[in-house]
Order: sequence, then C-alpha cells, then structure tokens
Amino acid sequence: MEFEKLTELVIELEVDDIQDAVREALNEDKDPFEVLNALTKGMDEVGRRYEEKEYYLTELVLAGETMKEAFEILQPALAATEKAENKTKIIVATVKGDNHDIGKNILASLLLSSGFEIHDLGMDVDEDKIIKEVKESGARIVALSSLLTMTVEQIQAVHEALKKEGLRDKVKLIVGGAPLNMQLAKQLGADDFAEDAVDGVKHIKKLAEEVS
Ligand code: B12
Repeated sequence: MEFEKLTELVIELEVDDIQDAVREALNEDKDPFEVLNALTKGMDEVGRRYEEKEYYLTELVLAGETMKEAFEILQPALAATEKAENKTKIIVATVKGDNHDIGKNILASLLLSSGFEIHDLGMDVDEDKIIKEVKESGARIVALSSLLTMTVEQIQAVHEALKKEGLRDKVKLIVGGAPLNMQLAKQLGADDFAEDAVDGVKHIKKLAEEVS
C-alpha cells in the first residue's frame, strides 16, 4: 500500500475501503506516523477543494468519517510505539463553537500512549466546563484545539477565566489547530503552540516537567 494511495483514498472519500488500506499498510510494516501523515495530507486536499468550492459540506462530513474509520485501525499501532509511565493529568478539548475533533482525538490518543492521564471533554467546550474540570481533576495542563478562525478567541476566554479563578499561574495552556501559530497563540494568552500532534506531545512533555 503506497502512501500516495492512502492520501488518494481520503481525497476520494472512500470510507468503505480506508480501513482495509490502513490495515494493509501496517501489515507491510509501514511506519504508523507516516500513515498518519499520508491521511492528513488527504484531509488538507479535501479542505482545499472545499475552499475552491469543488467540494461541499457533504464531502467534508464524509472526509471526517473516512478519517475516523482510518484512525480506528491506526490508533493501536500508534499507541504501540511508545509506552512510558507519566501520571501528569491533561485536559483536552475543542473550543466552544467548534465541532472539529479529529486532530484533538489524535493528540489525545498520542498523549495517552505516552502514559499521560487524559481528561477529554470533547468538542464545543466552554470556559466554565474547563474551569470545573481543572478544579475537579487538579490537571495542570490544558490542551485546546481550534480549527476555525472564528473560534480562536475562545482561547482567550479560557485564559481570562483561569486568571479570574486564580488558576492561571498553576495551569499551562497549549493550543493547536490550522488557524493558529505561536505568535497568535501567545497573543491569546496561551503558553505554547504546536503545529501537529506529534510535536504537541513533545511540547507537552516539556510543560509536564515544568509543572511537576
Ligand atoms: C473534516 C472537516 C470538517 C468536519 C469535522 C468532523 C470532525 N468530527 O472533526 C465537519 C464536516 C463537521 C466540518 C464542519 C465545518 N467546517 Co470543517 N473542515 C474539515 C477539514 C476538511 C479537515 C479537518 C481535519 O480533521 N483535519 C485532519 C486533522 C488530523 O488535522 P487538524 O485538525 O488540523 O489537527 C492537527 C493539527 O492542527 C494539530 N492540532 C489540532 N488541535 C490541536 C491541539 C493542540 C493542543 C495541539 C498541540 C495540536 C493540535 O494536531 C493535529 C494532528 O496532527 C478542514 C480542512 C483542513 N485541512 O483542516 C475543514 C475546515 C477546518 N473546516 C472549515 C469550515 C469553514 C467548516 C464549517 C464552518 C463549514 C460549514 N459551512 O458549515 C463547519 C463548522 C462546524 C463547526 N461549528 O465546527 C474551514 C475553516 C476555515 C477557517 N479558517 O475558519 C476548513 C479549514 C476548510 C476550508 N479550507 O475552508 N469540517
């Protein structure tokens, strides 16, 4: 199974064939992270076609489902690549108003396989829910995902809410998602940003050392 073929299956929204294809790639001993990379490339092209009005919402939905199917097979292979013990608690969530959770789920499962304790609040999560979870779980790292330009300001809302509760100094806030970069992340009050989930795990390991 060539990586190009995997990318193509995502672009062509082959939701019924993607699991077999991922299985085949893994059986051929392909690196699961490279498989993930090939699938993500497909999603980028789907996004581009949507922007160019070659694809519509139906195609976006199908692309999301194709990626989720693929990830079911891929996740255990990614998880098997690392097995460390790390008891740091991490809250992950997609911000309020945003219903994109594929990237967040990938980050969460990579963190899980790095041994972190994950509190996944799902998507469309407001600051109150995050504050409540910080208090209840004692988590010292909050990782937020925002895929929409319209919702990035929700990061600031979380930052402000943490400040108001006197928790901002205790909690590290890391963010990710396509509309963000390090500069914007900092402007919005976050401590850190990472381009992709693999890099995100590296950054979070560093933050975990700082809070422990
Ligand atoms: C699939 C998809 C959907 C699916 C989502 C399904 C799901 N359950 O997630 C559905 C159909 C629901 C959807 C809906 C919409 N979508 Co949409 N969608 C996409 C698409 C094609 C792929 C997103 C994706 O899953 N990528 C694959 C994952 C693996 O990548 P990722 O999410 O970027 O995550 C990686 C990194 O960003 C990073 N990361 C992500 N989060 C975090 C967090 C932390 C802490 C860290 C460290 C790292 C990190 O790591 C991840 C893995 O490496 C993108 C285009 C694109 N290429 O991004 C558009 C896109 C995001 N959508 C877009 C739009 C406009 C919409 C809609 C408004 C469309 C509409 N008219 O209704 C709605 C909004 C609904 C809502 N309220 O959220 C635009 C956003 C434009 C913008 N800048 O604001 C995009 C960019 C498409 C485009 N080019 O126009 N969408």
